[in-house]
Amino acid sequence: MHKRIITAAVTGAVHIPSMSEYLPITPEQIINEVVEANKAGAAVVHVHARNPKTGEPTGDPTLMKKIVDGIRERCDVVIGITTGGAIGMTSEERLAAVPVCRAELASCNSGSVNFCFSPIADKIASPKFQWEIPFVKNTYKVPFANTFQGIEDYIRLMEQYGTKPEFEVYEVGMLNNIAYFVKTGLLKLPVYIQFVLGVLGGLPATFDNLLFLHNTAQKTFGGQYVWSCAAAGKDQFEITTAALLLGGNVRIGLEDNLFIEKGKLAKSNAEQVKKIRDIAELLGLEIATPKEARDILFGK
Ligand code: KMH
Ligand code: ZN
Repeated sequence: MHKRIITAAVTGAVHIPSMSEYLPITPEQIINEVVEANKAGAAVVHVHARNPKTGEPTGDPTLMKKIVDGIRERCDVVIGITTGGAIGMTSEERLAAVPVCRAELASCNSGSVNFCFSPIADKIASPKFQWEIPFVKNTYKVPFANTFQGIEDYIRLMEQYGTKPEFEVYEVGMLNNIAYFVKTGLLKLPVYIQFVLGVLGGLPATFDNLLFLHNTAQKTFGGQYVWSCAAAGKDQFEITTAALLLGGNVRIGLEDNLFIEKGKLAKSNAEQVKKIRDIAELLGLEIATPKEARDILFGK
């Protein structure tokens, strides 16, 4: 059984500072979280940037470069940057960091989907920052647009800067979208796919849905793909454990879930990395190092 890649998605652009004091906001906090998550066993990280003063998600390439450079100075983890950004961002804002950071990986969202997290508004009595409630409420009205033209543009730009796309898949039709670009010759196999379950608008985080994606990916790409699974919300550890049992890699982190167990906030991304690493090792699985992850992801 191949070694398993743990990816840590350390901050994201969904959760707001008022939900957890442990959500990293500033470049220094994000860099520290990455370094600690790597020490705990994460071979890959997925990073977003936030306004250091207010925690608002931003596509600012200077901030993202500061984060990426800071990580590179301190550890050898495989860095993946977001091109998903935040709901409401333009494609230009979402893509700005790709040429600047020239990261090994970047997310490439494989289709349009409603990415709704407006119910967060009902849980925050007194938000710390003005932007928070309007930001989450906006996701009730604005879709997460990733048209075929958009996906093509993202793939071409990443290719231009030596960045490998990590295809984010929220529902099963997106696998066919990726296959379309293989058919047109724009994409070469093997592709790298991140199933992201549990987003309100995409497939709920259930074992059946994971199996559905897994089986459909097998039929669509044969063995010509590497896959990982993330699950947003309370089912994060059950579904990532199921992904391990199915032979997959896993993504955890405060981008997807703020808790370490029911009702208890995770104090760090490293805490979540340690938990899924302990589960994997109890199952007799070995965790990939960054070097081994590069071999698996880039075939070096
Ligand atoms: N924050 C979500 C709207 C990605 O990084 O590409 C998009 C996201 C996926 O986080
Ligand atoms: Zn993300």
